[in-house]
Amino acid sequence: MIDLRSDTVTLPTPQMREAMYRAEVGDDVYGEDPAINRLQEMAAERLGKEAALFVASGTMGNACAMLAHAGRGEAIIVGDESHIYRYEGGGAPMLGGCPMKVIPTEPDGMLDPLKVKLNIDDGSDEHSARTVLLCIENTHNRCGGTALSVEQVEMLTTLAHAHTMKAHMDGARVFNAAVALDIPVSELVRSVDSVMFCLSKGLSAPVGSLLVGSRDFIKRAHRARKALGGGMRQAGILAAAGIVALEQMVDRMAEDHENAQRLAHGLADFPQIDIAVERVMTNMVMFSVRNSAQESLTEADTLQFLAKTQEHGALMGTMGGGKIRAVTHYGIDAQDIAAALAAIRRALIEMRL
Ligand code: TLP
Repeated sequence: MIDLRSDTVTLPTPQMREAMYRAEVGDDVYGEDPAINRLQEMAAERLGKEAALFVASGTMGNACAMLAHAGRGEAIIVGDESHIYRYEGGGAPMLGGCPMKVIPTEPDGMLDPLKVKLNIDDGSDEHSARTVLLCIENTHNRCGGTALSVEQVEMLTTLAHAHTMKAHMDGARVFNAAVALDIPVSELVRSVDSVMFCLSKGLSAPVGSLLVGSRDFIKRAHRARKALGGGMRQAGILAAAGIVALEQMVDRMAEDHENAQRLAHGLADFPQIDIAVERVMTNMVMFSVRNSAQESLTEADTLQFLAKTQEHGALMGTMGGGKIRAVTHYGIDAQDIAAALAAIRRALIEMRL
């Protein structure tokens, strides 16, 4: 089965398994796990920040960040298509009593600075919650893996800082962004106050994410992690795989991006497929299917289409509204892309589209 549902399905590499077997571990709640300490130091250095914290997941990392930046009754500005807003179980509003101010996400994953500005509140009016944090996402998942440039990121962080707000980046796939833009990741995150990135997506480690920022911020995030039950004892077993991920799996992401291009161009050859090839910047391909009347398939027909491609050996996911997502990753090569395109062709024929 060619599994393109997500890069979260990646399996640990043989080098990771070896490193996990050999990992030197200790009790991380005492701060005594050498593998975790090393991973945290590596992450902080790589992203150009003071400190880092190993967390169980991207969702936990974002939650810790929001809890560390915003207190009860302090508002957070997010995009309506952001992962933080849509897929994290309510996160900071539920856990920390921080309201979210939601503004539309632009098709490239950007937030319109004017709309951000209109939603900033300095708290001088006792009727409204003071906005203390702006969250941005890079790459942007629901926008199809689009990468925000340094200039776009800095436009938003400058605005936030001018209003004494902090800026957090949900950088679950920030290494994909840096590879696609061909810049060091530290340059891309230079102006944000905190970043969460995932080891368990395109970097192929089995579990874990890192939250990175100033020493003070990480101290507060550490407390939030504790409150969320995220103290993980001998989790150096997991961190060992994360170290291999950072050392060996970043540069190869360019292959995933090439395969996403292959897939996107192959899809564009089918008249029934609606795809904006120019939007494909990293390892995600978003498209929809049209029927003979040139209408997008209903959700039910989209699910049937996906069941058919699965019968023919290719798994993909639906994002709702007839949108289909295919994600390339470690373990998927150019031949797999050709096979996935063949499965899609057969599904289109069998559904008489
Ligand atoms: N994304 C998953 C699903 O939850 C949709 C995926 O398959 O893409 N931020 C972003 C931008 C993400 O895409 C994800 C996971 C997370 C945060 C959360 O990471 P985890 O799953 O580790 O909690």
